[in-house]
Amino acid sequence: MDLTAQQIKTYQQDGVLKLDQLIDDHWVERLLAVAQQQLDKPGKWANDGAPGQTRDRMFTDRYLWRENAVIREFIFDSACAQIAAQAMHSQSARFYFDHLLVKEPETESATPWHQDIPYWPFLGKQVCSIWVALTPATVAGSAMEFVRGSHLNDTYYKAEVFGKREDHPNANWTGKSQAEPVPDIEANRSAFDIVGWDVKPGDAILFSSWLLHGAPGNASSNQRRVALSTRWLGDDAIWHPHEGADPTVGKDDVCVEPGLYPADDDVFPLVWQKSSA
Ligand SMILES: O=C(O)CCC(=O)C(=O)O
Repeated sequence: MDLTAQQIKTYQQDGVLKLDQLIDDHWVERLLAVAQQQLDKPGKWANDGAPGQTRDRMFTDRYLWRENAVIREFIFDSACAQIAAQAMHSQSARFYFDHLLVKEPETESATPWHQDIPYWPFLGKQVCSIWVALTPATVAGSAMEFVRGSHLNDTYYKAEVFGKREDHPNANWTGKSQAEPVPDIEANRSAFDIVGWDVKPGDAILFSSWLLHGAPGNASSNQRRVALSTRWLGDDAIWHPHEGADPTVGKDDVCVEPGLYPADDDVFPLVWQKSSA
């Protein structure tokens, strides 16, 4: 699948692009089964707001690809890598990590407005995510929202602990950061160009790691909200380990020096490369 020139332009200008039905039902079913497995038996990197509950539970798990064959197959066989590279104007796409996001019915916890890049051990403009909806979600309900064009502001916002959790991996670092705090978008929504879409299972939203984004909790009384984000590195990505960055992959796990392109095929596999033919 190739993106059109207009789709690439939209991503470049807005920092976000919706792709209807990027993945088919077969993948949706297999990924939903993975979500259920992780809810039943959370992985090493899970963040579980209410273990065992079926209401008011925000659950995330990540970095499953090394052990989970379904996630691995999705990373290597779906169109995500190619699409990410095309949108970013990159000749290649390396994989960083997978992130499963579940909000059970009546989940109060919102995903606060944030930018992804400060949480990750990378710099570079060609770093993005593809968030795939595995269940339906509406903007009025639990779908994501984005501040259109905010990736172009050249601001590296302060990473803040979600929900003020003291055991969060960023908890020690955020206090020290001198970076500008994320503005209070929620309190002043009309001052920002906010966009979002209702999504069906299989729809995807591709967005820059520099773009401000967030999502409410899940007010539905009966619909679980499940999504899978995959994170992609383009040609200008630079390995930038720093205190408080996501610890799934750290300095000791890679054979790359800080400041260099992350050409570590084992840790950040090269999933797509433009053919020279
Ligand atoms: O699904 C959500 O609520 C948030 C997802 C998100 O922030 C991300 O994928 O970077």
